[in-house]
Amino acid sequence: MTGLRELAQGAKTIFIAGHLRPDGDCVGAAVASYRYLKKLYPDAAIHAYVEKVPEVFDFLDPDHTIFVQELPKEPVDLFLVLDSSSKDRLGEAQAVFDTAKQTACVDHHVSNLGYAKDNFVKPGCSSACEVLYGLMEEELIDEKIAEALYIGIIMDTGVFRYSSTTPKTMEIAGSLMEKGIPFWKYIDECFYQRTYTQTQLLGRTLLTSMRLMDGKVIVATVTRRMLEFYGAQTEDIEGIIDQLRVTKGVEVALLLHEIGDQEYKVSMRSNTTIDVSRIAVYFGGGGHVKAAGCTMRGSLHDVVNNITEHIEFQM
Ligand SMILES: [Mn+2]
Repeated sequence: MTGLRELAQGAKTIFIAGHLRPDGDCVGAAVASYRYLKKLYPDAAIHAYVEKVPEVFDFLDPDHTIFVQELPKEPVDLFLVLDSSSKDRLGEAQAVFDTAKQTACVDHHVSNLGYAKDNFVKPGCSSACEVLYGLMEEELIDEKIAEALYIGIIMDTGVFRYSSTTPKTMEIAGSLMEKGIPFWKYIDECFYQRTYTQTQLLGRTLLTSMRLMDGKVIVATVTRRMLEFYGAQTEDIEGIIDQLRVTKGVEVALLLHEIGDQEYKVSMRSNTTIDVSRIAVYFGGGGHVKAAGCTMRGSLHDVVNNITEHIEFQM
Protein backbone atom coordinates (compact mmCIF):
# COMPACT_ATOMS: atom_id res chain seq x y z
CA MET A 1 0.00 0.00 0.00
CA THR A 2 1.18 3.48 -0.76
CA GLY A 3 1.16 5.84 2.14
CA LEU A 4 2.77 9.13 3.09
CA ARG A 5 6.06 7.31 3.67
CA GLU A 6 6.37 6.07 0.09
CA LEU A 7 4.98 9.30 -1.30
CA ALA A 8 7.63 11.47 0.36
CA GLN A 9 10.54 9.09 -0.04
CA GLY A 10 13.57 10.88 -1.47
CA ALA A 11 11.90 14.32 -1.40
CA LYS A 12 14.28 16.95 -0.02
CA THR A 13 11.74 19.77 -0.09
CA ILE A 14 8.12 19.18 0.85
CA PHE A 15 5.43 21.83 0.73
CA ILE A 16 2.05 21.23 2.38
CA ALA A 17 -0.93 23.45 1.56
CA GLY A 18 -4.67 23.70 2.12
CA HIS A 19 -7.57 25.63 0.69
CA LEU A 20 -8.51 29.31 0.97
CA ARG A 21 -10.32 30.34 4.17
CA PRO A 22 -8.92 27.24 5.92
CA ASP A 23 -11.13 25.36 8.36
CA GLY A 24 -10.27 22.91 11.14
CA ASP A 25 -10.03 19.93 8.80
CA CYS A 26 -7.61 21.72 6.54
CA VAL A 27 -5.43 23.09 9.36
CA GLY A 28 -5.56 19.79 11.26
CA ALA A 29 -4.52 17.81 8.17
CA ALA A 30 -1.65 20.20 7.46
CA VAL A 31 -0.33 19.98 11.03
CA ALA A 32 -0.72 16.20 11.17
CA SER A 33 1.04 15.58 7.87
CA TYR A 34 3.81 18.04 8.76
CA ARG A 35 4.52 16.34 12.08
CA TYR A 36 4.31 12.88 10.57
CA LEU A 37 6.64 13.60 7.65
CA LYS A 38 9.08 15.45 9.91
CA LYS A 39 9.25 12.36 12.06
CA LEU A 40 9.91 10.10 9.06
CA TYR A 41 12.26 12.45 7.24
CA PRO A 42 13.88 14.79 9.77
CA ASP A 43 16.40 16.04 7.21
CA ALA A 44 13.84 17.14 4.64
CA ALA A 45 12.88 20.81 4.45
CA ILE A 46 9.15 20.70 5.19
CA HIS A 47 6.84 23.70 5.26
CA ALA A 48 3.11 24.16 5.51
CA TYR A 49 1.08 27.06 4.21
CA VAL A 50 -2.51 28.22 4.57
CA GLU A 51 -3.99 31.65 3.97
CA LYS A 52 -4.54 32.28 7.70
CA VAL A 53 -4.86 29.86 10.59
CA PRO A 54 -8.10 30.70 12.47
CA GLU A 55 -7.25 31.81 16.01
CA VAL A 56 -9.16 28.92 17.57
CA PHE A 57 -6.69 26.46 15.99
CA ASP A 58 -3.56 28.38 16.95
CA PHE A 59 -2.81 25.80 19.64
CA LEU A 60 -1.99 23.22 16.96
CA ASP A 61 1.13 25.19 16.03
CA PRO A 62 1.98 26.80 19.37
CA ASP A 63 5.57 27.77 18.50
CA HIS A 64 4.67 28.93 14.99
CA THR A 65 7.17 26.56 13.44
CA ILE A 66 4.85 24.68 11.10
CA PHE A 67 3.16 27.35 9.01
CA VAL A 68 5.17 29.77 6.91
CA GLN A 69 4.02 33.07 5.47
CA GLU A 70 6.30 33.03 2.48
CA LEU A 71 6.04 30.78 -0.51
CA PRO A 72 9.17 28.98 -1.80
CA LYS A 73 10.80 30.48 -4.87
CA GLU A 74 12.45 27.27 -6.11
CA PRO A 75 10.39 24.31 -7.34
CA VAL A 76 9.69 21.86 -4.50
CA ASP A 77 10.16 18.09 -4.75
CA LEU A 78 6.75 17.29 -3.33
CA PHE A 79 3.64 19.43 -3.04
CA LEU A 80 1.00 17.90 -0.78
CA VAL A 81 -2.51 19.40 -1.06
CA LEU A 82 -5.04 18.81 1.69
CA ASP A 83 -8.83 19.13 1.76
CA SER A 84 -8.92 21.18 -1.43
CA SER A 85 -11.42 20.10 -4.07
CA SER A 86 -9.84 22.04 -6.93
CA LYS A 87 -6.54 23.68 -7.80
CA ASP A 88 -7.89 27.23 -7.80
CA ARG A 89 -8.86 26.85 -4.12
CA LEU A 90 -5.14 26.89 -3.34
CA GLY A 91 -4.98 30.63 -3.85
CA GLU A 92 -1.43 31.97 -3.99
CA ALA A 93 0.09 28.52 -3.42
CA GLN A 94 -1.14 27.48 -6.85
CA ALA A 95 2.07 28.83 -8.38
CA VAL A 96 4.11 26.50 -6.15
CA PHE A 97 1.87 23.58 -7.14
CA ASP A 98 2.40 24.28 -10.84
CA THR A 99 6.19 24.07 -10.63
CA ALA A 100 6.42 21.18 -8.15
CA LYS A 101 8.23 18.03 -9.31
CA GLN A 102 5.62 15.80 -7.70
CA THR A 103 2.09 16.62 -6.51
CA ALA A 104 -0.29 14.66 -4.31
CA CYS A 105 -3.78 15.44 -3.07
CA VAL A 106 -5.54 14.10 0.01
CA ASP A 107 -9.22 15.01 0.00
CA HIS A 108 -12.80 13.89 0.62
CA HIS A 109 -14.81 16.22 -1.63
CA VAL A 110 -17.05 14.48 -4.13
CA SER A 111 -16.37 17.27 -6.63
CA ASN A 112 -12.60 16.60 -6.65
CA LEU A 113 -11.67 15.41 -10.14
CA GLY A 114 -8.09 14.44 -9.31
CA TYR A 115 -5.97 17.41 -10.37
CA ALA A 116 -2.72 16.22 -8.77
CA LYS A 117 -0.39 13.48 -10.05
CA ASP A 118 -1.22 11.23 -7.09
CA ASN A 119 -4.77 11.51 -5.81
CA PHE A 120 -6.07 10.10 -2.56
CA VAL A 121 -9.65 11.25 -2.82
CA LYS A 122 -12.29 9.41 -0.81
CA PRO A 123 -15.73 11.05 -0.92
CA GLY A 124 -17.02 8.47 1.55
CA CYS A 125 -14.73 9.83 4.25
CA SER A 126 -15.89 12.39 6.81
CA SER A 127 -12.83 14.59 6.45
CA ALA A 128 -9.45 14.99 4.82
CA CYS A 129 -8.03 14.00 8.22
CA GLU A 130 -9.82 10.67 7.99
CA VAL A 131 -8.30 10.02 4.54
CA LEU A 132 -4.91 11.11 5.85
CA TYR A 133 -5.14 8.69 8.77
CA GLY A 134 -5.41 5.86 6.24
CA LEU A 135 -2.10 6.94 4.70
CA MET A 136 -0.24 6.81 8.01
CA GLU A 137 1.33 3.94 9.91
CA GLU A 138 -0.57 3.61 13.16
CA GLU A 139 2.52 3.13 15.34
CA LEU A 140 4.02 6.43 14.12
CA ILE A 141 0.99 8.46 15.20
CA ASP A 142 1.92 10.24 18.42
CA GLU A 143 -0.24 12.43 20.64
CA LYS A 144 0.43 15.62 18.66
CA ILE A 145 -0.44 14.00 15.33
CA ALA A 146 -3.52 12.38 16.87
CA GLU A 147 -4.62 15.76 18.23
CA ALA A 148 -4.46 17.43 14.81
CA LEU A 149 -6.30 14.57 13.09
CA TYR A 150 -8.96 14.50 15.79
CA ILE A 151 -9.60 18.24 15.43
CA GLY A 152 -10.09 17.82 11.69
CA ILE A 153 -12.56 15.01 12.17
CA ILE A 154 -14.66 16.71 14.84
CA MET A 155 -14.80 20.00 12.95
CA ASP A 156 -15.96 18.41 9.69
CA THR A 157 -18.49 16.11 11.39
CA GLY A 158 -19.79 18.66 13.92
CA VAL A 159 -18.53 16.30 16.63
CA PHE A 160 -19.86 13.15 14.94
CA ARG A 161 -23.34 14.60 14.35
CA TYR A 162 -23.45 14.98 10.56
CA SER A 163 -24.41 12.13 8.28
CA SER A 164 -20.84 12.05 6.92
CA THR A 165 -19.91 10.24 10.15
CA THR A 166 -19.45 6.49 9.58
CA PRO A 167 -18.60 3.56 11.86
CA LYS A 168 -15.09 3.85 10.40
CA THR A 169 -14.93 7.50 11.50
CA MET A 170 -15.75 6.45 15.04
CA GLU A 171 -13.16 3.67 14.97
CA ILE A 172 -10.48 6.11 13.84
CA ALA A 173 -11.54 8.66 16.48
CA GLY A 174 -11.37 5.87 19.06
CA SER A 175 -7.84 4.94 18.11
CA LEU A 176 -6.83 8.61 18.23
CA MET A 177 -8.32 8.87 21.73
CA GLU A 178 -6.10 5.96 22.74
CA LYS A 179 -3.09 8.16 22.04
CA GLY A 180 -4.03 10.09 25.17
CA ILE A 181 -5.43 13.30 23.69
CA PRO A 182 -7.66 15.50 25.88
CA PHE A 183 -10.63 15.06 23.51
CA TRP A 184 -13.19 16.69 25.84
CA LYS A 185 -11.19 19.90 25.95
CA TYR A 186 -11.21 20.40 22.18
CA ILE A 187 -14.96 20.12 21.96
CA ASP A 188 -15.46 22.78 24.58
CA GLU A 189 -12.83 25.10 23.16
CA CYS A 190 -13.68 24.70 19.49
CA PHE A 191 -17.48 24.50 19.79
CA TYR A 192 -19.13 25.49 23.01
CA GLN A 193 -16.93 28.10 24.60
CA ARG A 194 -18.45 31.57 24.84
CA THR A 195 -17.14 34.77 26.35
CA TYR A 196 -19.10 35.98 29.39
CA THR A 197 -20.48 38.80 27.25
CA GLN A 198 -21.78 36.26 24.73
CA THR A 199 -23.37 34.20 27.50
CA GLN A 200 -25.16 37.25 28.90
CA LEU A 201 -26.36 38.42 25.51
CA LEU A 202 -27.59 34.92 24.66
CA GLY A 203 -29.51 34.69 27.93
CA ARG A 204 -31.10 38.07 27.57
CA THR A 205 -32.10 37.44 23.96
CA LEU A 206 -33.65 34.04 24.69
CA LEU A 207 -35.51 35.44 27.68
CA THR A 208 -37.16 38.11 25.57
CA SER A 209 -38.05 35.83 22.65
CA MET A 210 -41.66 35.34 21.54
CA ARG A 211 -43.49 32.44 19.96
CA LEU A 212 -45.99 32.97 17.17
CA MET A 213 -48.24 30.77 15.06
CA ASP A 214 -48.89 28.12 17.73
CA GLY A 215 -45.21 27.96 18.63
CA LYS A 216 -44.10 27.10 15.10
CA VAL A 217 -42.24 30.38 14.77
CA ILE A 218 -39.90 31.86 17.34
CA VAL A 219 -38.67 35.44 17.13
CA ALA A 220 -36.02 37.24 19.13
CA THR A 221 -34.46 40.66 18.83
CA VAL A 222 -31.03 42.01 19.60
CA THR A 223 -31.22 45.77 19.90
CA ARG A 224 -28.41 48.30 19.71
CA ARG A 225 -29.10 49.17 23.35
CA MET A 226 -28.61 45.55 24.38
CA LEU A 227 -25.24 45.34 22.62
CA GLU A 228 -24.19 48.58 24.28
CA PHE A 229 -25.38 47.47 27.72
CA TYR A 230 -23.36 44.24 27.63
CA GLY A 231 -20.42 45.73 25.76
CA ALA A 232 -21.03 43.23 22.98
CA GLN A 233 -20.00 43.32 19.31
CA THR A 234 -21.93 42.16 16.27
CA GLU A 235 -19.99 38.87 16.16
CA ASP A 236 -21.21 38.07 19.69
CA ILE A 237 -24.67 37.50 18.18
CA GLU A 238 -23.43 34.42 16.34
CA GLY A 239 -24.93 31.18 17.64
CA ILE A 240 -28.05 32.75 19.19
CA ILE A 241 -30.21 31.79 16.22
CA ASP A 242 -29.13 28.15 16.54
CA GLN A 243 -30.28 28.11 20.14
CA LEU A 244 -33.68 29.49 19.10
CA ARG A 245 -33.96 26.90 16.33
CA VAL A 246 -33.66 23.88 18.61
CA THR A 247 -36.67 24.93 20.69
CA LYS A 248 -39.20 22.12 20.67
CA GLY A 249 -42.05 22.61 18.20
CA VAL A 250 -40.28 25.39 16.32
CA GLU A 251 -40.35 25.20 12.52
CA VAL A 252 -38.81 28.56 11.77
CA ALA A 253 -36.55 30.68 13.96
CA LEU A 254 -36.05 34.38 13.34
CA LEU A 255 -33.44 36.65 14.85
CA LEU A 256 -33.74 40.36 14.28
CA HIS A 257 -30.64 42.42 14.83
CA GLU A 258 -31.33 46.14 14.97
CA ILE A 259 -28.69 47.87 12.87
CA GLY A 260 -30.28 51.32 12.48
CA ASP A 261 -33.45 53.28 13.10
CA GLN A 262 -36.23 50.96 12.00
CA GLU A 263 -33.70 48.77 10.23
CA TYR A 264 -33.08 45.10 11.01
CA LYS A 265 -30.73 42.41 9.83
CA VAL A 266 -32.91 39.30 9.82
CA SER A 267 -31.51 35.77 10.19
CA MET A 268 -33.80 32.83 9.46
CA ARG A 269 -33.48 29.11 10.14
CA SER A 270 -35.87 26.37 9.08
CA ASN A 271 -36.33 22.95 10.64
CA THR A 272 -38.86 21.76 8.08
CA THR A 273 -39.56 21.99 4.36
CA ILE A 274 -40.14 25.73 4.68
CA ASP A 275 -37.61 27.33 2.35
CA VAL A 276 -36.32 30.42 4.14
CA SER A 277 -34.06 31.36 1.23
CA ARG A 278 -37.20 32.10 -0.82
CA ILE A 279 -38.39 34.48 1.86
CA ALA A 280 -34.97 36.09 2.19
CA VAL A 281 -34.66 36.53 -1.58
CA TYR A 282 -38.11 38.16 -1.69
CA PHE A 283 -36.86 40.78 0.76
CA GLY A 284 -33.60 41.31 -1.11
CA GLY A 285 -31.37 38.84 0.76
CA GLY A 286 -30.25 35.29 0.13
CA GLY A 287 -28.91 32.05 1.54
CA HIS A 288 -29.76 28.38 1.67
CA VAL A 289 -33.03 26.48 2.04
CA LYS A 290 -32.56 26.06 5.78
CA ALA A 291 -30.49 29.14 6.60
CA ALA A 292 -30.93 32.56 5.06
CA GLY A 293 -30.97 36.27 5.82
CA CYS A 294 -31.92 39.71 4.62
CA THR A 295 -32.10 43.33 5.76
CA MET A 296 -35.53 44.85 6.35
CA ARG A 297 -36.88 48.28 7.18
CA GLY A 298 -39.89 49.16 9.29
CA SER A 299 -41.07 48.82 12.84
CA LEU A 300 -40.33 45.58 14.64
CA HIS A 301 -44.02 44.75 14.40
CA ASP A 302 -44.13 45.30 10.63
CA VAL A 303 -40.98 43.31 9.95
CA VAL A 304 -42.25 40.31 11.92
CA ASN A 305 -45.68 40.53 10.29
CA ASN A 306 -44.22 40.69 6.80
CA ILE A 307 -42.06 37.64 7.33
CA THR A 308 -44.64 35.49 9.08
CA GLU A 309 -47.05 36.14 6.22
CA HIS A 310 -44.53 34.46 3.89
CA ILE A 311 -43.97 31.59 6.31
CA GLU A 312 -47.72 30.99 6.55
CA PHE A 313 -47.93 31.00 2.77
CA GLN A 314 -45.49 28.07 2.60
CA MET A 315 -47.17 26.02 5.32
MN1 LIG B 1 -12.82 18.86 4.91
